[in-house]
Order: sequence, then C-alpha cells, then structure tokens
Amino acid sequence: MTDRITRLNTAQSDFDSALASLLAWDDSVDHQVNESVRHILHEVKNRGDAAVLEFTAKFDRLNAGAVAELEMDSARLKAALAQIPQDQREALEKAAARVRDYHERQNQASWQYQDEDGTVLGQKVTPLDRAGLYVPGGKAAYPSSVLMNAIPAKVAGVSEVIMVVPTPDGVVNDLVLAAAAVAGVDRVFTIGGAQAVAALAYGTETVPAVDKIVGPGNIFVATAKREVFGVVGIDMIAGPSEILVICDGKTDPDWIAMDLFSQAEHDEQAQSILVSPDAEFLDAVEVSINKLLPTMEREEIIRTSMLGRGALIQVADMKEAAEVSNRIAPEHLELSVEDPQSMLSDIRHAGAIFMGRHTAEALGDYCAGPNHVLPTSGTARFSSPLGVYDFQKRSSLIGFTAQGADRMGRVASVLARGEGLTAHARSAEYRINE
Ligand code: HSO
Ligand code: ZN
Repeated sequence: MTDRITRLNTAQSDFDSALASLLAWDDSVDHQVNESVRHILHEVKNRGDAAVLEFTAKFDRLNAGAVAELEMDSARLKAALAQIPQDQREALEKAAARVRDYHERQNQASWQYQDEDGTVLGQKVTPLDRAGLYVPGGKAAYPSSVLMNAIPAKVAGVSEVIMVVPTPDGVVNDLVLAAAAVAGVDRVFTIGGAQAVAALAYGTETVPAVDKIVGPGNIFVATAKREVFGVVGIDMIAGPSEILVICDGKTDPDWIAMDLFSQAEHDEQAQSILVSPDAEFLDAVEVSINKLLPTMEREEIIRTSMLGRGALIQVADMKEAAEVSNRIAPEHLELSVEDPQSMLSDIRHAGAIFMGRHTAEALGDYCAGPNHVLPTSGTARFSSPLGVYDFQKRSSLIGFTAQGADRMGRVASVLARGEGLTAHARSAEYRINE
C-alpha cells in the first residue's frame, strides 16, 4: 500500500487498465467456508431445533435449553424501545416514518382489463407470506438496516417478518431491538450465522420457514444465503460500501473529504472515489483528507480503505465525469454541483443519486426515506434498491369468455399441433364452437 491516495487522470494512456485494477474486487469463494456452511445447512435441515441449539452454543457461546428461549417477545422489544435514550427513540421513529412514507409510494396495485371479446386479463400483486430478516451481531449491527429491510416488507403487506440476530455471549443490542419494534418486526430470534439462515429457509420445530431472506451478513451468512437460494428467495449479496462523488470544484473540500470517509469507515474494503475536472480541487481535497483523518474515531479503517481502494480521478469535463461514473456504476453517487438536475440525464447507473452540495450521502443512510440497501460492485447496471417490490410477487390473470375461447382456441390449436402436443390442442378445441 502506498501512503498517498491513488490519483488517476482520464488523459493518461493506461487509464482503462488503471481503473480496472482500482475496481477489481476479490469475491472468490472460500472452499473451507463453503464446506462448513453446507454441513451446518444439512444439520439444521435434518435435525431442526437441536442443531440450531448446538451451533448457537458452539459459535455464540449461548446455552439454551430450547430455541423458544432464544425468542424475544414483543414485550421485550417494547422494553428495549422504552429503555434507549429519548433522542435515539425519536430519531428512530422519525426515520421510520419517512422510510415508510417513501416506500408506500412504491406499492403497486393489481390491474385488469378486457379485450374486445370480453376476455379478462390482468396481474394480481400479492405480498410474500413470510420474510426473514438477517441482522448481523457485533460491529456491523445497524439499527438503520433493520428499518430499511423490515419497513418495505411491512408496507408490501408481508404478514410475518421474522428477524434473526446473533447475540454472542448473550450480549443484546437494545438499539437493534428497538428498531425492530419501531419497524413492526413480528418475531425475533437471537440466533445467527449459517444456522439462522438454515432455520429460516427450511423451518424448524420453533422457527417458521420463510419465503425470502434479506439482510446483510458475514461470509458465512452470504454463503448460506447463496446455498438456500431456490428453496427461498434472497435479496442481493452485498459487497463493501461504495461512494463516488462528482464535484465541480466549488464545494468545501472538507465536506467532500468527510463524505468520502463516511463510506470508507464502514470497512477496509469500502471504496470512496472523487471525480472532478478541477486538479486544484483534487489537491485541496487530498489536503483535507490528510488533515481530517487523524481526527476520526475509525481512523485506521478509513486510512486502509482510502489508501487501498480510494481514488481521486481527474476528468476533462463534467460530461466525462458522468461517463466515468457510469462505467463504475457506484452504489452511492453524489452530484456535488450547482445544478444536479441538469446532470441527471447523463447518469445511467447508480444505486442512489444524491443531488446537490447539501445532500450528504449519510442522510440517505438514515432518514431521507429511500432505502439504503443498494446494488454494489457495479451491479447497479442491472439492479435496483431494495424496495416494496422485493416483497411482492405477481400472478397473471386470464379469464376467457365463450367467444374469446373460440377465437383463441383456434390459434392455440394450430400452435399446439405444430409442437406435437395433442392434449393441449384438444383441450383448446373442446371450447371452439363448430
Ligand atoms: N451505507 C451503508 C448503510 C449504512 N450506513 C448503515 C450507516 N448505517 C450501505 O449502503
Ligand atoms: Zn453508510
């Protein structure tokens, strides 16, 4: 690792390969992790509660006589909410209200129409019956993520949201439980790791099987989610956090440095990139970075992230800034410019777009309203923020009249006979009026 943040310029002849190596991200599978996850899944699938208890004792040093003892009832969640400092409670409630408001606008209605034969066609939107929400224990336990995952599920109409959260050595995070209460989570089990994912996917005597598992987790959790996909749905498998800031050079460099830090502090692998046509501004931000770094509580994590995966990229103009950003397809994109609306048409790939100098990405992480679960590692090219639509599915509706069955029966019959499927053809032909 160098002791200066990487500087790139689109004018340099090897820019493409330099950018490629900046973005390179090792997501290779670890065979040992794979094997132990498979073992855990197999045990929980076959032995249910007993296996969950064994793994919880082994990994979390938590000895319970029954999985039911690991459930926190709604009174316990309400107690956590009553116990946390008042400003925290109020902030959670304000954030939740805004997140709920925003997501309510995503709710889709079922629809139907009739064609000229009176045939009814449509689409019926139905929420999932049950969703499972994984919440990590320890340093990556974010109450804000509880809100961001659970609220869209409840807005979608999911009747049971079941949260799992490991509590190693029995250490409970009251803020996480309070967030669960605010978000309307229905049941909480203090189990974690691959064993919790398995319990949600297959169900045990005590933990109900869910239809989809969402929420972040460590390598064991991510691997378990990949393995159970197909038995249940899963959300995206998130990579490290990323931020890309496009700045015209007229924002306070300290603001920009701190915005870059805000994602860098998530973990050493996080990626923070600044793009600007103004070389002097890039210098100024580097000065700010060096000045502010020693003041940060998470100094070492930020330093490792900024020096290892961060970059300051000089471009010819703002058009080129947008092009570079589209190539990266960042999770978070800040447009720290005078007129962000006029840049929007040039932006094609980003999980969330933060518009204007006053829009710190951090506000989006907590309380702006949109979801903070976003596509990472360039997947914004083809995927979207977590939303209400992730907790609903659609059924097609088809209702023929006699006249419609006659007309379309003729079409189906010809195609069915072309495919050599006679039962299909005759089934359609019975409904044709001779
Ligand atoms: N920026 C993170 C979410 C988060 N930030 C939670 C703070 N708490 C991933 O988008
Ligand atoms: Zn964040």
